[in-house]
Amino acid sequence: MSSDVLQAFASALSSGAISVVDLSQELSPETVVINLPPPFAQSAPFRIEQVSAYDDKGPAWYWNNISLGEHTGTHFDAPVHWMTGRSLPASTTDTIAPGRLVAPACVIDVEAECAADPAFLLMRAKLLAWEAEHGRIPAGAWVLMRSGWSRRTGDAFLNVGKTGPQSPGPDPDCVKFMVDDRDVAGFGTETVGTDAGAAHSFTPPFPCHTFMHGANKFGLASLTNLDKLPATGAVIITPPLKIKGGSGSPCRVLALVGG
Ligand code: 23J
Ligand code: MN
Repeated sequence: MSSDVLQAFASALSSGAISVVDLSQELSPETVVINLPPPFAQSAPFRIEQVSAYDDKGPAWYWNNISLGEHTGTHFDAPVHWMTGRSLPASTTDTIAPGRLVAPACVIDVEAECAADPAFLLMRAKLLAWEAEHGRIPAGAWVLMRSGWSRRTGDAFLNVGKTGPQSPGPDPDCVKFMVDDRDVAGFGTETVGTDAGAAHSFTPPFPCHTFMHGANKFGLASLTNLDKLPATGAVIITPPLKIKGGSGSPCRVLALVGG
């Protein structure tokens, strides 16, 4: 029985009835990393150095050494990343049950709102309006916020103004709704982190990190190509590297989309 299901899946992949969409950004030394104000420590940027390239250092092979912070570029936030999730079971990158890393996605299109207001806050009312059109957000599904932010490059990505970073994200009540009322898998965003740019000033500060991770739920940051997904029906694959005790990791996020 199960092999029939997988056979049908493999056929759908090879016929193109199911396509694979890459939701990941390129990783390079230019990848913009979150910038925390003093006295907080900074995460390291992506670095890459060549080991050999078919030369004296390795005549038939090419390879590089890399180093980077766990939360660099398109990445996965594990529950243990936040203090509220620090004591939860199976909450580090190496211990999360693999079955939790493949899940359906609900895509909330707020591109127009974010174009009009880069500090746009996703509210519970917007999710309820989305549900009126597309159906209830199922338990265990991701909520992905399609803001269009992935089209921004350079300084416009962090978008730091006089009052600090201005970028969209969920308001605290919306996060409570996703966690308590919909039991989502996690929240994903096109911005540098899952919280809004101004979330340091919210009550509580960083509500998406605080409530999602406190409830053993995940985050995805710096996603792209969300405009290539349907509002419902996509399945996303989000395995972090199996870093022992890791708080998160860069992630090649793939979406399976039906034709
Ligand atoms: C540490 C402190 C605040 C934030 C973050 C990390 C992230 O966005 C992250 O990548 O998890 S807002
Ligand atoms: Mn992160």
